Amino acid sequence: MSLPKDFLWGGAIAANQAEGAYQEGGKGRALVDILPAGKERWEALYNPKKALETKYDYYPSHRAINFYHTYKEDIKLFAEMGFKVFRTSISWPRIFPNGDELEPNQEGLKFYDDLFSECHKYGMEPLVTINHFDTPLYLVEKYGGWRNRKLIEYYERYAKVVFERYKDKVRYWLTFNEINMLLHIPFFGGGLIIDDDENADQIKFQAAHHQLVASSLATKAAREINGSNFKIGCMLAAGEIYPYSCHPHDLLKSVKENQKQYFFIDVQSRGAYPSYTKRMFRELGVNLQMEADDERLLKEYTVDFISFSYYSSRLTSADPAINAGNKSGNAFGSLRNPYLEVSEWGWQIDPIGLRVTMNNLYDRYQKPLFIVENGLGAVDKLENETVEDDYRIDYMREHLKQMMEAVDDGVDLLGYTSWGCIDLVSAGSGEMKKRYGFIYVDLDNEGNGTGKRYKKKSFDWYKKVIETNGEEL
Ligand code: P53
Repeated sequence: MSLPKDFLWGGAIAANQAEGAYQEGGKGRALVDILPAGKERWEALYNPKKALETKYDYYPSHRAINFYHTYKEDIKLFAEMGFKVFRTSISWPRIFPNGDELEPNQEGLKFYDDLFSECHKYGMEPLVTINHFDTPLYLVEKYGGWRNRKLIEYYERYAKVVFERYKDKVRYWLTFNEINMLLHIPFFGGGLIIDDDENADQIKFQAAHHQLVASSLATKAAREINGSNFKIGCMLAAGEIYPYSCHPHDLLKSVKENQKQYFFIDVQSRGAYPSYTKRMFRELGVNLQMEADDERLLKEYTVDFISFSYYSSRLTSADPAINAGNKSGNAFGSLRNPYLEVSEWGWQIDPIGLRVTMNNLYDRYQKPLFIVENGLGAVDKLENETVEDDYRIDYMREHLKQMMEAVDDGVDLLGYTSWGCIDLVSAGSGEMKKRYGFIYVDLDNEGNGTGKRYKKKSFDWYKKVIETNGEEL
């Protein structure tokens, strides 16, 4: 069992969790820039109205790990590990500070030009997310975020600008990060603020429709600008939803819940609203507003590959009493699976679930897959200028084994980029304490520290993995 020779090994970050410099180079504010860190973060994610009024002025996305200024030395370290690919995102408000301007911000464009050149210096392919949880704040305040159809136009303009500008430097693009996050954290995914008296499903699926059309329009622009030299991907927060028991009711529930996640990818990959949406929308009271050309665009401009994040499988029961209890720790409201261990943040650990998810995704779409996020968020202790993070190595080893099993099952896989290859600010908690990296960054939750980089034990381990193309785990 071996991986293809040109397998794309690497790591992933996102602009808003790493760059900092949040008002430098003409950058406007993104929706994440007003969110607090720590306990208040979760509350703010679900009650963004208060965050919009307060405009928390915390350190996380404002200074982050200062990647805006340190990218050269950081990329050098990635190159030392042998990265073939580096996933990052373009900050939308660096290019269009408010989002609805006609002309882009040249300083922002230059930054990514330099960044992508730096990657190529080491033969590293950039893999670029166009929108990763950082819609310009102005578009949220003035237009209500993605509930407004206007955003399609602004996103399309932004996508065209970056395609034109980086067509010789970037081949792999993702239109929206974890597009299904719109259902779970609608503020993150779509800048949505939903009133109590509104039908939340109506707002979320309408916003989803706008993003799906935007994704198709971006794909159309990509084809026009650079033909098949561009590879356009969708991106799902994946993780199979298991049935709580072998009771048929539970299995049916898991089928339905999985459809609700796959929904986005069904449209982006197959090019049409799947048959099950008719009933799903009826039951949720969703009535989508579409324009005449929408269905044609969705049909004509589908993605080339399917990328996804995988942290865990999920679990659901048809029994409301069971389903209400004992939840595991992240945005998906999964039940605790008694067979699985959990991370310090309560995220369940299920390497076999990765193999299951890959098999199902590939069966469903039969397009190449790309694992663009996977990893363990943990508390690390810096001792003698390093971190003995055997727990991270164990986590990754088990996932990589299952990944290779899935490839042996016949799944076509383009590459693997571990999440947070360098420590960065956590999306869910806004803190530094939850670390994913092979490289330790000396900063704490308040932003105190030298910012200095240290190689963890996993650094050399991953280097070996890449060197041997996964033979030595
Ligand atoms: P953090 C929740 C559940 C699954 C994926 O998350 C998620 C989230 C959001 O918290 O987001 C993705 O930092 C996302 C990254 C994020 C990463 O997972 O909360 O694409 O931006 O950092 C890990 O531990």
